[in-house]
Amino acid sequence: MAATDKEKILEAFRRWGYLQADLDPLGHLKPLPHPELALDGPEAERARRIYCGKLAVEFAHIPEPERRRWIAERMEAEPPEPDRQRILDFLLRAEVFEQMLQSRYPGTKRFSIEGVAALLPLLDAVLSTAGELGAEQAVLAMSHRGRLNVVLHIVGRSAVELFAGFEDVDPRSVLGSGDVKYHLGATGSFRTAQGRKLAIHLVSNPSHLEAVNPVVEGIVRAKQTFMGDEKREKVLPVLVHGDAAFAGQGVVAETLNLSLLKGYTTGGTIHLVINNQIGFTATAEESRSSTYCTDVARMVQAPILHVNGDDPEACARAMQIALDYRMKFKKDVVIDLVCYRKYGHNEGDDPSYTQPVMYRTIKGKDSPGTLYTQRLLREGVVTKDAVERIKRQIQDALNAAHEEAVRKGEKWELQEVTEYEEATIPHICPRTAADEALLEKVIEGITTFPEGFTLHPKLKPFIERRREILRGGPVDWAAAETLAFGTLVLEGTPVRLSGQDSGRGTFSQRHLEYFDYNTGEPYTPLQHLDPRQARFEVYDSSLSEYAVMGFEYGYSLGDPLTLTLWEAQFGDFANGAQIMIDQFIAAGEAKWGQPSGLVLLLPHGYEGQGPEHSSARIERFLQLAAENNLQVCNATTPAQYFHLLRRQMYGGHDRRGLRKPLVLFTPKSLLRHPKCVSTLADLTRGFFEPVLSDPEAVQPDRVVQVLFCSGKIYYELAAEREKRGAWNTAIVRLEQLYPWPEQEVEAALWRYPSTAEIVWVQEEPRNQGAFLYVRDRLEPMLAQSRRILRYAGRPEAAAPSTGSARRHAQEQAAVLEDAFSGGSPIRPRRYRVVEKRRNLPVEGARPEA
Ligand SMILES: Cc1ncc(C[n+]2csc(CCOP(=O)(O)OP(=O)(O)O)c2C)c(N)n1
Repeated sequence: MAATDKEKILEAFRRWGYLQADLDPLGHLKPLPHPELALDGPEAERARRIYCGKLAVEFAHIPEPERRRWIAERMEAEPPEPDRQRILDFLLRAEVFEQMLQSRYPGTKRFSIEGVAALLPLLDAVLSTAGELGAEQAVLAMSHRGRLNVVLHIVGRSAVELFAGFEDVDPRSVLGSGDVKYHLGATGSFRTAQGRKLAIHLVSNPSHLEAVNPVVEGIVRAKQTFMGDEKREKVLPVLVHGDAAFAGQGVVAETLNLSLLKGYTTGGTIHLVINNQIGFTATAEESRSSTYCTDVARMVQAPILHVNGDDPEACARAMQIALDYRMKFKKDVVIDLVCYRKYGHNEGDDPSYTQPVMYRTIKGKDSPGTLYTQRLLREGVVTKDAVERIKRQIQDALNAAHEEAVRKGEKWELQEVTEYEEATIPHICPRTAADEALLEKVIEGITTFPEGFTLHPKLKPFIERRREILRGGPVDWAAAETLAFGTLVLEGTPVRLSGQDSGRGTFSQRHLEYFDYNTGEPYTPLQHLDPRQARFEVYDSSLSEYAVMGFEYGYSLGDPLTLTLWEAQFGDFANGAQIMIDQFIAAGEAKWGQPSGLVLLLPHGYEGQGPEHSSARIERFLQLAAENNLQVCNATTPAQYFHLLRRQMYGGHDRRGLRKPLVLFTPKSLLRHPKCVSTLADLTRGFFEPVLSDPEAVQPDRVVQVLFCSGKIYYELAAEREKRGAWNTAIVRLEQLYPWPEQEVEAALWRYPSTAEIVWVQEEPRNQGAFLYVRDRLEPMLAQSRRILRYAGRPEAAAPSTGSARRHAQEQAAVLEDAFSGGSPIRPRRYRVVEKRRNLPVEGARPEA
């Protein structure tokens, strides 16, 4: 046969062989016919053995010939000799542990590994190979299935600790509110086949499948950056997925899309899909439109290795190829581990209601451990006695651990803790004022460009205004922000900001990156302030909220000493990442003891731009706020913003030193409001003030009305007061909503007569914004003086705002009118369009809500 014919046959199998591979331990998946594979003869048989066995690879979609050639060479080479003893040991450990849990804790959920015991040899293969290639750490994520086994045998936590979880005497569950044992994270170390130690971090995750993926990527990126791991070989991300979740959850695609982006890459992730061919009760046909559960990974041209979970040697080989590929090409790679689930979704579930046929097959099957033992007995690699001895040793060690856990449990009791004082975040942090010389250095740096750099002509006045600051000119919002970043990096604190269009800023206000007008070359002045400065990074992110916010949250965990900020294009869009906010940012510390100092920048404010560009949903964050889990702020001056950003690094933590996320509503129109400015002197002294009492112009003892508000409406109220000459009205701004600044609010109330009317004014509808939250806290403070809180703002509404700019203006005027002269709308106002003079409804126009 001519060489070209041989090559043609091989090429057909390289391209399509996976369609006919022997992948399903249950034997239900049938080979898919393909005309190009209808070949026979010795060459075809050889190619079939390579590409249609228990290990198959899908890689023809990779465009680069070099990558395809590399994979083909690996597949076509003789497989390396597997470490059979080690594989057997892992399988037996996995199964004995599960059987023990089953007998000691029947009916308790454990999401058993049985049916997919090959997971352990697979993880061993990736970690051992990674260790050999110089990796020092792996950051792992997985859902519930097999997790306890992984914690014990891969993360290296003690069996005593795991049994303590089952006895519900794990001390960790007593701190904070805790979480169920199969969601908790763990850190430990893994001993590789060569005896090296690899640090392992199994990241805590919520029930929300796949949500942890971008968090892992962020943690890894932070660690790589911190360790100076430029080749991205020291810290390895490993994501373990479920088949239904991998195909169904959009965050999988969002995270894959980050994998090659400059600001987000981690040098390739190992994706291991536990394809047990079922999702709770749903079949593959019900779960996905694609043939394979892994098809989504083709979007980044990742190779996909499909492997039969009953063949642990093929599994280990698949993983070695995958890891080598990741290390060589620094790109994502996927392993589709085809297996089955021995029990129902959890051990108490009867799967035969919905999958009677599948579960009859499963019932009659020997486990992967049993099958492999039989194979090694047949091949004479082990003896029956030796296997029994290993099993007994595993069993004895587990029994001893179990007894110890029970003994320990008897010593624990729950005592109610009434004081949680140490979790309180101090409001005031005097360290945020910056040195004048440092500020000058930043201004110098951000207004100076390299030789030959041509600035965009429209930006010249912008730079000029910044230079003016040195001569007493105003500091606007974006300048204050740049100065906060600049001073932080000069003081040694790295800064990382990411979000859609964050470099320029959605509102063209920021310009942290400049592009040469002639060449398009970028220049980021904050990276060139001083040779010894800390790192400054700003990235325009992919158009994702869920994954990118998750990534930055992960970054804040991986490197707590970097000021990490995620910015929404408009605050509303943050709800695309609601899972990140609810499950991680708000509750991560309470559930998992996992502190984060992430800053969320959420543009907010009613400016007539419509329902989707007005509200960052202040009410949602306030509803999530409890037990000092967050800081929720709505600053109104550039100086306040400056101090707040710096406070996040110098004081944004509780008395134990644990950082707290900062949710910051940021302005839009105030970015260019002539009154929303500060001076350089405001940055060299003072600190962030949670409550801003009225400027001195108002004589406190003559005040008859105090308007409490938060955010941009302050400027409108101040202008309205001036217009009306209502100088007996004071306006107090709540710059920090949570933690509630009780003392500062109290002090503000004391400034004015106890007969003054107290009003809460907001531009958000009554059921939104801060009103209900503030009322809960302010009214008890007013009770002493027998006052109630009056509300002035928009009435309740289903959508955050109107879509009509005209109606917006009308409503905004009504809010101001209500504030000063006593209205208090509760019901939604309804409008209809009428002919101007005759008051006749316009035909076809429907009443608007
Ligand atoms: C986002 C989300 N939706 C729904 C659920 C409820 N749920 C828990 S497990 C499961 C099935 C998951 O199937 P698969 O990804 O195949 O993993 P398996 O449980 O089979 O290992 C579902 C729907 C969940 N945990 N997360």
